[in-house]
Amino acid sequence: MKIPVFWDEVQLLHDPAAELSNGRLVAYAEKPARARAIFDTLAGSGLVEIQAPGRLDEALLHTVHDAAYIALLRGAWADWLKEGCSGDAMAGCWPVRGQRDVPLTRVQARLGAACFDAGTPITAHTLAAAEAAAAIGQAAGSAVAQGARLAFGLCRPPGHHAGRDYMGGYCYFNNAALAVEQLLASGADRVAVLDVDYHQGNGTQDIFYARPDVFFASIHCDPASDFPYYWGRAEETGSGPGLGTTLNLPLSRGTDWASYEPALQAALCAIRRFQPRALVISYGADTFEADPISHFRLKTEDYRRMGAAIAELEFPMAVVMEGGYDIGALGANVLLFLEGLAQR
Ligand code: Q9C
Ligand code: ZN
Repeated sequence: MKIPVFWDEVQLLHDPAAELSNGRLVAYAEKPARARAIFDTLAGSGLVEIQAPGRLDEALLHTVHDAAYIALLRGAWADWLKEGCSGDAMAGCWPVRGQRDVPLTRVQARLGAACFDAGTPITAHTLAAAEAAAAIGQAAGSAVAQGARLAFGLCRPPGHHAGRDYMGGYCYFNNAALAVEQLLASGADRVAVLDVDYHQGNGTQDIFYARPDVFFASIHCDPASDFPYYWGRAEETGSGPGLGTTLNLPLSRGTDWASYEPALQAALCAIRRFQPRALVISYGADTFEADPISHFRLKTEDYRRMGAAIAELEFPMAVVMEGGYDIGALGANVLLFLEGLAQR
């Protein structure tokens, strides 16, 4: 059985010029070539069947994201041009925590209030790419809801840093959350998310923080040293009816497979206890030893081990693509993970 892979080449058109990194404007790391490399490797593998996603469901998108936030993203590029700005649309001014809510008119100000870093520039094609990625998240969830044991959403831009009404960390819409909501809408009563990207999945955590029906587990680099800094401590465990349904497993820089594997087993154990109907995996290959913006030391063969360990869970799985920036190894790091997951 071939693994369904959802893909839309519109995603390649999103190509921001630059991001802020350690005090400098540098070339944007979340490049179109990432998705192209993954697509080429998977398409040439014989393991997958490439499929177009269905139409993005407006109601589902509004289940995950705030209406005003969706409208902001949809209008941002036109507003930016109308206000006479050039370059990619991005904020250069941000409100601080606890500030009084004030009405904002300039798109520059509205963007500032809806993001937590300078990692989400908006170009002429960003919205189309982000909507395609969201549709792909939805399609991966839908395939699993319809009986697939494993499906892969080749999403770009990624999604796990995007919350209900904010963007950040290269993410605009939360593709994994769309997969979750699609599964819940199709009758699953409990869904778990396992986020193995190097960076903590703050957006997914926030979206489901008070929810008893969605378990969120994230294994990531300690936010004391790494992005997204303001989320991802072990003490963050959920709130209200969702207390106990969030699990953060921060690891230190330099983590290799020997120190990663026990955290993975702890996450799998907690997910098993939750007894979900399905699992959504936010897969990032930025835990790779040569990743240009990250500091773990996993090797290409470790991704097959990771996939095989997760495959021990009996639940059907929808994988959505998050980060991973070493373009040379990215295709293999995705393919081996899917091979590991499929060997059951
Ligand atoms: N010097 C994802 O992997 N910038 N997002 C870090 C690096 C943000 C990563 C600065 C990294 C965001 C989906
Ligand atoms: Zn990441």
